[in-house]
Amino acid sequence: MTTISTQAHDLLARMGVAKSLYTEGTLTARSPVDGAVTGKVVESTAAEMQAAIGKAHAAFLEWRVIPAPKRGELVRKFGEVLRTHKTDLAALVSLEAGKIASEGLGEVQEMIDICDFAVGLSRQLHGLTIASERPGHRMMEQWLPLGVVGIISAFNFPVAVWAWNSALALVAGDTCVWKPSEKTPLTALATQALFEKAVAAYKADGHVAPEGLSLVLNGGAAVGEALVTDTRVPLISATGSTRMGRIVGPKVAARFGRCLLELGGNNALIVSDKADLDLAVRAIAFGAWGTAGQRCTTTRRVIAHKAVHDQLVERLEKVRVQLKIGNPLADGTLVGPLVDKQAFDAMQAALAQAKAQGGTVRGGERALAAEHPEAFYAAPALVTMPAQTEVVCHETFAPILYVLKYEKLDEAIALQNGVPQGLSSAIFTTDIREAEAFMSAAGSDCGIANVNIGTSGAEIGGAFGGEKETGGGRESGSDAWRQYMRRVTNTVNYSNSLPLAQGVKFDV
Ligand code: UN1
Repeated sequence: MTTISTQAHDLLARMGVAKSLYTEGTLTARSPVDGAVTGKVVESTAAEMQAAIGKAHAAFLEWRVIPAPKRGELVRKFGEVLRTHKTDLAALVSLEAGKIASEGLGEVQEMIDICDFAVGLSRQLHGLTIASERPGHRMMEQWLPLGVVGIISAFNFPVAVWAWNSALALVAGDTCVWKPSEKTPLTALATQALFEKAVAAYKADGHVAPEGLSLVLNGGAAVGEALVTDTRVPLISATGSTRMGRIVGPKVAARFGRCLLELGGNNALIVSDKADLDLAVRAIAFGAWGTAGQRCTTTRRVIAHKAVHDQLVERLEKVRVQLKIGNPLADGTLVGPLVDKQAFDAMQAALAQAKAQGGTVRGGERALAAEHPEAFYAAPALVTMPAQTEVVCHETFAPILYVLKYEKLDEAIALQNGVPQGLSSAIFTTDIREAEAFMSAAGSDCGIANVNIGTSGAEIGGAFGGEKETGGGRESGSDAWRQYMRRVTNTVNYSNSLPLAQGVKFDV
């Protein structure tokens, strides 16, 4: 049987990654599937990060004057390369992040989709014309390239979230420097190799592409720090924990840089007494336990109407015990491993706290320990809670679902909003009044508020992100592209006089 490491190396070779990059370094890469070492990845130093920023900045000076639709052509080529290598990259995502096969494929599909979206945008980076109060004057707004974009990504979406940022940044005329999660360096190397294939194909067609359009530097906190503090990087887009955001945000603010933060979620799904329970059960099962609960959009709380609560819990429990846990690439697996021991320990600690705070815990124990002593599989957990206690307000990145009870919709919405995070939310109801109330100004306070759709698995076409401790950033679709550009207001006088605004007189 081929080992995980051999499988990973075959995939890396197919995608064109030089072997020395993952065999001759000091950063140990491991697969959560069996805990085995998959590589020794070359790590960068802070000085190398500074040099990379310099290179990306030099590339920016050239890239910003290339017409946006021509920049779009590079992103189109990248989308093509991703289509060709979709199964390779998806399998590597499964091996390195532990996602089941269809979710690995889904992640690469998100990359392809954002490339298509960005190609269209490359002809739509439009501003406004604005009525001037002065005769013979015209005002307008332009969106111009911003500079080097620093991208910090998390292990759970090791490549798609980078693509959301880089595809938009590249069509916007920016260049990118990427610091991936230390837990997923191999997928980052593969993505870089695929990007370089796209650049080579673009150049082969006669287009100009400066060196250093997009660079990746694996490494630890010092490398991240060098990226975050560098004034040549006007935008830092960081995805990860609220703890990370608390460190990154103030550092970027201190140098008046811009931050796009996509941090923790603690997403709730309200199940009304007027819900279609079949739909709700399916949505909750995927949202809470799919991806082994390791999405920032994972459904962590269900707030169920008292009339359906017990029935819902019973149905969820039936589904829960049937979920197949195991090797994410094996047929039929629905729940893969947790990323590492730390994640498993955090899950156990949260379950112990839930019990201490009056909860009834079903599941949550370690699974497949005999077969994989170095890997951390866990049975999904279903926890009924008497109230929204402290542990429920905390994001534990694991397949734990807390279930709470409500009587009146206002109470459910208050519970839904009563946590520090504000990423995704949903209501299951067939009552239009309830649905509209949930989406209204007095409803969910999250960046995403869905009706009869779960909290996770958002499409790339919408703006993605959330409020409060989630960090306030919006990535991906809608007008998120504007954050990767700088807004310039131009006033043009085509008259023969020079009237001042606000009627001011200054006769000389
Ligand atoms: C994340 O977990 O960081 O909506 C991103 C979703 C995915 C993206 C999740 N499209 O679940």
